[in-house]
Amino acid sequence: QKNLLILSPEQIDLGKMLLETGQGHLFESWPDPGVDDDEKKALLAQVSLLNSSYPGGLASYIKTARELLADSKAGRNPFDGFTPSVPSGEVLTFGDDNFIQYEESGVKEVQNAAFVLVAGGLGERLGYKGIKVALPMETTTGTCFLQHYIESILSLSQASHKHAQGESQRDVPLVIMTSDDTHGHTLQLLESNSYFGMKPTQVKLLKQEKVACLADNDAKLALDPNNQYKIQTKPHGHGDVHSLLYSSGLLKEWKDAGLRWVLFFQDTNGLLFKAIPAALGVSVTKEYHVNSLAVPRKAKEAIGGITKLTHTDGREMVINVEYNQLDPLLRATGHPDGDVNCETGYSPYPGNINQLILELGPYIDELSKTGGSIKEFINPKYKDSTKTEFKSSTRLECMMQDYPKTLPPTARVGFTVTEIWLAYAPVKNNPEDAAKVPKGNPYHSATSGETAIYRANSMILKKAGVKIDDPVTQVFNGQEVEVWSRIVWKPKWAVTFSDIKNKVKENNSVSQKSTLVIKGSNVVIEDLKLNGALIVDSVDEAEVKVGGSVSNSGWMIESVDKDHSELPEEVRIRGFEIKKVEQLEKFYGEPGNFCFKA
Ligand code: UGB
Repeated sequence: QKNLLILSPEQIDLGKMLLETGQGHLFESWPDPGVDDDEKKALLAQVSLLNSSYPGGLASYIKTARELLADSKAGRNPFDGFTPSVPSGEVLTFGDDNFIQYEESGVKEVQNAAFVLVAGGLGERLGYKGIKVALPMETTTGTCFLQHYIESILSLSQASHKHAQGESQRDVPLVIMTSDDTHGHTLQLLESNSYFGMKPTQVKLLKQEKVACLADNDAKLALDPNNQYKIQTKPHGHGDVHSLLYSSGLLKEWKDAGLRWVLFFQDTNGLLFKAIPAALGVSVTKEYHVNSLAVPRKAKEAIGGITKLTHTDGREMVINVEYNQLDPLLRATGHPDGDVNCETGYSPYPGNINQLILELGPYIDELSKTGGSIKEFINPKYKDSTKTEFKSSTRLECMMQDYPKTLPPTARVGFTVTEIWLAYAPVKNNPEDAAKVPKGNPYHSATSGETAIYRANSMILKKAGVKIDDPVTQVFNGQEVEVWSRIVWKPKWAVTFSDIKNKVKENNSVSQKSTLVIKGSNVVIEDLKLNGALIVDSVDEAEVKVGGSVSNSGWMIESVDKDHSELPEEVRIRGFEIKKVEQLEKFYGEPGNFCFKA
């Protein structure tokens, strides 16, 4: 302790706390005062950051870690006393009257919503070097995920404003949770693209800090093997978003401004915004405090399952159970086959896609009690069955979807299931792992992520009456996918099915080899026969009607070798590129009414 005398009072307090919590080993091999003083201070500065960025501070982190490590060593099941059963939720079918009604009530509420994107993950499973939100969502237009998300929020808020006649339009807030791994690149992506049309003040970046690693069952903080003045750290998980939002003061700011909803979403799901209006409509109509969006899930698929858990003491909750826990839980509670598909061909437990809609008032009430801390878990990898030593250091983790775990039984927690093709096509797996996914299960790769966009857009237009050719099956990067016509539109063209129906009139057809890109907001298609590539763009003040027979060589989807080192990584990870041979491009740059008949 004598070494600490050279330090400030705050640093001394932190040192004391560390000694009291059994972390004396951090200082054991410190040389005498005067030697390595700057390094010693750097360690205490790191301790100070670890302490301030964790709700309840480091002492609380160490206490929880000890408890969870003891549970893990004893093999205690976190679901002890709970019986799982299939919960019931709202099931949506795209395009039916119910869906359209929910979309309408959802859109109205968007101007009372704030959006939160969790984008602190590096995407180790994908193995992509850059940040995932910068990846093209589809390569027909090259729009990246972040651009699509921002444009969707802007267009939804515009549509919402139209409903709320007379009220002044609010800038719908967007928060992006970043981490040291993603912060700089995310900021740079926004700044170099003028925030994709949002006001810079509308977007707030909140950076999550990593948490301390633990070296043993006693929760001794792990020192970096190459630097005795540095504690090893690792990500704490997306659950950090709740404490960050709470401590930032934004929740209160939003409440004071009259907002009512907070919508959370993940970094690479290009379909999500097609389901958001209806899902928000469900929250509004059912007055859900928590609504999580789900899709049918194949048994053992690597996404969590929404499950109803009933405890022997009467407690009940509807919560996500991670995929690696669902199967053992079912087996331990009288389902000898574990997680298996039922007669629908899917697991009876809907798949969690981590799109959560929380009602702001009850959310603030809850966080005022918890400070935003979320029930954590630990996953140590032991050296052997004595469970006394770890293979490598471990840490506490938390997930944003575990938020409802601390809620009182009176909380209205629900979920909304919608079709996979409409709502869920994340880009998480690298080509090698995706190619190994059992046949029939989703690949969750860049290949499937992009082809899913074309499928969804084709299916939506088909539902609106457009004759769309059937897809062809092709294999890219070892994955068999359906290739539909490459149809893409900007969110400002349509954010709901009603928008589509208003802009898609009679007698349209699109062949399988075709590409249709609609960029302008007031473009109507009628009597269009497309067999090639057509791109229509216009200023917002132009009303454009497009039709006639358009035929050209078009844009081809061509397979590429994923190991071709000269191709950009964004192309290699999808295994194909768009070869632009011939297209008809129409641009209307002046206000007015225009009619184009090919
Ligand atoms: N993320 C962060 O912002 N910070 C972190 O520390 C970690 C991640 P992954 P995961 O939708 O398929 C989740 O790694 O956690 C962001 C659900 O738990 O892609 O393995 C990250 O940037 C699971 O139930 O997913 O699995 C990304 O945006 C299931 O729903 C997001 O958090 C699964 O997602 C998710 O991170 C799924």
